Amino acid sequence: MKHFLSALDVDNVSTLVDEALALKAAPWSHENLGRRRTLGLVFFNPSLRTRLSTQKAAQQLGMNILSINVGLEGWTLEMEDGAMMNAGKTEHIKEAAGVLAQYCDIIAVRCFPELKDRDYDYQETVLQKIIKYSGRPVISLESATFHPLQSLADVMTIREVSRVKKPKIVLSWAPHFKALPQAVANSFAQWMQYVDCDFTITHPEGYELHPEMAGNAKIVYDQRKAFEGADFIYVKNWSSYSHYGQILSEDPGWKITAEKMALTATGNFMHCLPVRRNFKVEDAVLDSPGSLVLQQAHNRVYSAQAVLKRILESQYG
Ligand code: AN0
Ligand code: CP
Repeated sequence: MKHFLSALDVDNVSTLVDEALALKAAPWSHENLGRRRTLGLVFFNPSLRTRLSTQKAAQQLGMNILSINVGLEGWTLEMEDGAMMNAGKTEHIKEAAGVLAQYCDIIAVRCFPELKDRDYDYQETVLQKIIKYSGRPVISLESATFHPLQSLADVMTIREVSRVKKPKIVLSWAPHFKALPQAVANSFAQWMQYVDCDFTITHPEGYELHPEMAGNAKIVYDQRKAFEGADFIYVKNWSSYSHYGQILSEDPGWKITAEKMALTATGNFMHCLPVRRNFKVEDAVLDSPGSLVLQQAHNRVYSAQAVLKRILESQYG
């Protein structure tokens, strides 16, 4: 594995999950693998879990870590090749990525979409330029279209908790008043294509994901019907893909309530966090024994560690 941008970079999802669970059982088993190697953590956007879990994962492999929030602390970056830089932007991504490569063996990047130009976002313009101009292995810490470290941790969590061989898993849209990326939903749906499960997506009309991400998922517009008999409810808000970046509904009828969770087989509730309590999900759900949100956050350490281990072994072994 050179880069980790989505499930397409993984030859066998199940084996990677095994590896991540093995690291969870023995976090220091490869503590010298990354010795004298440097991981660069580059954030264009805020983070709690991704920043700290990836840092902890790298430490457990013996790596050094450099991190910067370029969105807050860095120079403003020009992305366009051939641009005449006589206005706002201070530095071109060509130099910035080239400089990062001087200091880092692996570069991990968080770059959310702008949600203005769908082609610009879905071509992963920022991530691809960093790959091209750094020449280093690149890990996505949530890009415009995917959040693969989150999805790997989510698949681990499902593996740990599921009591049935082929669980019924439901990805449910929930309301939000701010336009959010499709990345977490896209990514979860994509990874579900590699898991033996019965997978349903429920959302209001107009929130259909990119067809490649949705794959063969069942689309159900009646949320309560979708919840019936489910083993896992995975909740996320996203803005529209077809009416790109727009909020088409804030219908509070889509909020996740204890009454809806009672329709499921298990009460298992998942969310990547951060989550707005009582707007999107009731306290009673987040505080219930079925809430898996902290287990998901815990597993972020080992999803990152498994990916860093794979890249270190294949690129620097
Ligand atoms: C981000 C998103 O929806 O993609 C990050 C989630 C991990 N969430 C917010 O901006 C609230
Ligand atoms: N789930 C997740 O990626 O959280 P952060 O945005 O805090 O990193």
